[in-house]
Amino acid sequence: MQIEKHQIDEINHQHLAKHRRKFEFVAVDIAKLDEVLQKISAFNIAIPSWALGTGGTRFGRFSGGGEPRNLEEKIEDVGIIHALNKSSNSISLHIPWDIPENATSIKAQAAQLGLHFDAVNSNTFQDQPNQKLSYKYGSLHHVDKAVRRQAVEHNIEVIKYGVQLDSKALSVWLSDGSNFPGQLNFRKAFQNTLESLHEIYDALPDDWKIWIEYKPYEPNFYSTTIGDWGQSYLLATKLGAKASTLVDLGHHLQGANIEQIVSILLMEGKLAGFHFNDSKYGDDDLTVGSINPYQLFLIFNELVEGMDARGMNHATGIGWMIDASHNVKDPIEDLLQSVQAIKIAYAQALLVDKNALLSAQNSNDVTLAQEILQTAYRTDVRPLIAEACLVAGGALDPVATYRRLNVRANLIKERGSKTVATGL
Ligand code: RM4
Ligand code: MN
Ligand code: MN
Repeated sequence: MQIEKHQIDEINHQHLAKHRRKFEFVAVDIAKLDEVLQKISAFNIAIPSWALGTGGTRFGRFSGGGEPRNLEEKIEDVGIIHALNKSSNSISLHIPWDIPENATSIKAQAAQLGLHFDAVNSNTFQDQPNQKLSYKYGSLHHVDKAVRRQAVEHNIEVIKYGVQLDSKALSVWLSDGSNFPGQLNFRKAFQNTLESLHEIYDALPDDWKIWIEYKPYEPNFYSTTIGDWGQSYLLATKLGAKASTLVDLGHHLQGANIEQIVSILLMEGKLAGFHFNDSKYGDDDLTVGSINPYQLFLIFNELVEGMDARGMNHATGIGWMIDASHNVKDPIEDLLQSVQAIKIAYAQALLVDKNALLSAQNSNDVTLAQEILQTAYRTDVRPLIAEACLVAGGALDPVATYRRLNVRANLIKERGSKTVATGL
């Protein structure tokens, strides 16, 4: 199904007077209002193909109704999200969960919905049917050169799929690691990984990038071969200019200062982009901003400051992506909430009075520095987001509009109540 613009307009119309009141109340105090609105509307966040079905845990999966049954239907769902929020104009594919069999028609379908393809993701953390060698003991770091070779070839194949879709980046996440002390020689595992990544790097087209993701644990519980940003940064530096570090917010040990990590990577030109999500304990799949929106704001504060210092375009300078998957929520609603949370944090960061903050920092006025940050954070920027979305032709309130239009009920009618999406 596809949402028609007039359906959104009609619902917007009913809420317009209230929106105007709220918008004017906040807008009056914002310096450079037009610039802020323009930046918010230019900002897009890619949707992962694997988040459109209901996720599960190792204990079970409770499928939701009307889930997409194939790639075409996943693209259709991203089209629905984008029609509502005007900020999700791309989709990131995980291969082989989503293989674009016919790139030309997939691209045409996406383009018709105003979408394009973001980074492609390889998968050497699962064995596929008919796969010759197993990834049970890892892939790019494997002690056996033949397994490494197979994993390298898979990554090269993923690049080829990406080229057909006009993607410009390969994102690599490895589950390689060890479960028990003594299982692995860390140095050799790192060297093997580097050598394998070099072979993949050499296969990248000129205008492509490789993004290296890190994760401290899971599925391995003793060591992960690319376990933190230092190891990813080291690999990216040794590989060359096309390689950089991908930060997945849920891939940090509790209490890690992610905003500081981000700031340093950005300073070094090695911040590839983000996988946004949230977590309370060890999860990496909760809705963005659902647990710690202040941390998200602090991250965006560093991003805006750091991107401005390097003269980067906020919308295109970094890869923005969601990486989450849910067990209990309607995936489309969850993604709409996540995108909204990201835009809120971004807009708040745009409101930080940078000159005042800089002078507070330079005079060691700690109290004032905190006041400045928290003034921006405590501003209700939702009317700004709504305004930018309205002007772009989207919904004032994407989740409420999705519900008013009974989208899920329509999808269930079309696709059935017990569908099983590919992926997690
Ligand atoms: C991993 C990592 C990767 C994602 C897989 C499904 O934890 O975040 O980015 O592709 O999950
Ligand atoms: Mn991720
Ligand atoms: Mn993850």
